[in-house]
Amino acid sequence: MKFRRSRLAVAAATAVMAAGSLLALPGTAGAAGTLKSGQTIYFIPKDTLNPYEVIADKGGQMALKAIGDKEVISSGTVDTAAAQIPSIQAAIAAKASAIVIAGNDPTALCPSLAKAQAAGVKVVAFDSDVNCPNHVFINQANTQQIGTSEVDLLGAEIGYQGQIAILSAAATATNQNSWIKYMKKELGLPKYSKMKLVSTVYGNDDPATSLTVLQGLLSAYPNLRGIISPTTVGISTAAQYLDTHKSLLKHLTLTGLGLPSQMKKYVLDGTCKEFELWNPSNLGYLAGYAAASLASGVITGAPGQTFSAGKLGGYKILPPAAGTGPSVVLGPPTVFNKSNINLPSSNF
Ligand code: RAM
Repeated sequence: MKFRRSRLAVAAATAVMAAGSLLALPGTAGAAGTLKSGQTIYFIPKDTLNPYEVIADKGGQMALKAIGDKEVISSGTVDTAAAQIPSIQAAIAAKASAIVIAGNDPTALCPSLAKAQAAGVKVVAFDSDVNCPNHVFINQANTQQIGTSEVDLLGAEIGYQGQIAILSAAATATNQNSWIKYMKKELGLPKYSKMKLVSTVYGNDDPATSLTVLQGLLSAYPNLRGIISPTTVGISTAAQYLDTHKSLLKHLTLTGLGLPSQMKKYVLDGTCKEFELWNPSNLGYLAGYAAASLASGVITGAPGQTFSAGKLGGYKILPPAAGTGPSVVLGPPTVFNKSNINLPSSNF
C-alpha cells in the first residue's frame, strides 16, 4: 500500500488491519517458493473494454509473469453473465489451473463455474464477487467502508441536504449492489435525514448508456444536489458531461469511484472535487497470487490461511463477512482530490 493516505484512508486502514487481511508482518516471503510455474490462469473481467478492468488484468499479468505462469484474458464486451460464460468454457477446454473472474452477476455464473471446478479448475473472484461455493473473493477494500464513505464524502460537500442519485454499473453487478446496500444503510442515519436518495440508474459500464441514463436523471430531477457514481465508467462519463455543462455545477456535486488518470482533468478544473479508488493494478496482482497459490495447493481457500502476494507482502483469508464468502481485502481506498491527483502514486 503505497498510497499517500487521507484521514479517511487512515481510518479505513485501521479498520482493515483490524479485520486482519493484510498481514503487517515483516519477512513476507511465505510460501512463494512453492508456487508452481507453467500454469495457465484465465482472467475473466467484467468486460474487455473497461479501462479499470484492463489495468487490473495487467496487474494479474505482472504477478503471473513473476511466478512463471501464463495469463489468458478473456471476456465479452458487455457486462452480462452470458457474455462471460464462453470464457469459462474456454478455460475448461484449455485445462486452465484457475479462473479469476469479476462477476457480472452473483448467481448466473455458478453452474458454469461449478463445471470448471469439477474439471479441477480453481476459482477466484475479484472486483465483483459471485455467490457460488468454494472460491475466494479478492475484495478491493472493505465493502461496508466503500459504501458508507461515498455517502460521507458527498454529504460533507452538499451540507447534508438535498436530493441525491446513484449512477451505477450493471444492475446485476455484485460489487456495486453491495456498496449501494451500505450507502442506503448510511443514509438511514439521523445525520443524513435531509439527504434523499431519489433514484438509482444503471449505465452498464458502457459510456453511451451511462450518458443516456445520466441525462434522464438530470431532466427528471432538475433540483438534484448530488450524484454518487461507484464505477469508473459512470463517474468519468458524468464528469465529462458536467465539464461541458458547467452551469449544472452551481447546484450539482459529483463523487464516486474513478481512475485518477481519467478524473485528473476534472479534479484540476473543479468539475469533481473528490472521489475514491484503490490501486486496480494491485488488485489484479493480488488476485494473480491468490489464484496461483490455490492452483499450487499452497492454500485451499479456508479462512485463516495466509499466502504471499509478491511485492504486496503477506495476506490472510478472512472469514465470510458482509455478504461474501472467504475473502482477502487489498487495503483501504484512497480519497483523490487536488492535493494528491498529480502525485506519481496516483498514476493509474
Ligand atoms: C468499474 C467497474 C469495477 C469497479 C470500478 C470502481 O469500472 O464496475 O467493477 O470496481 O468501476
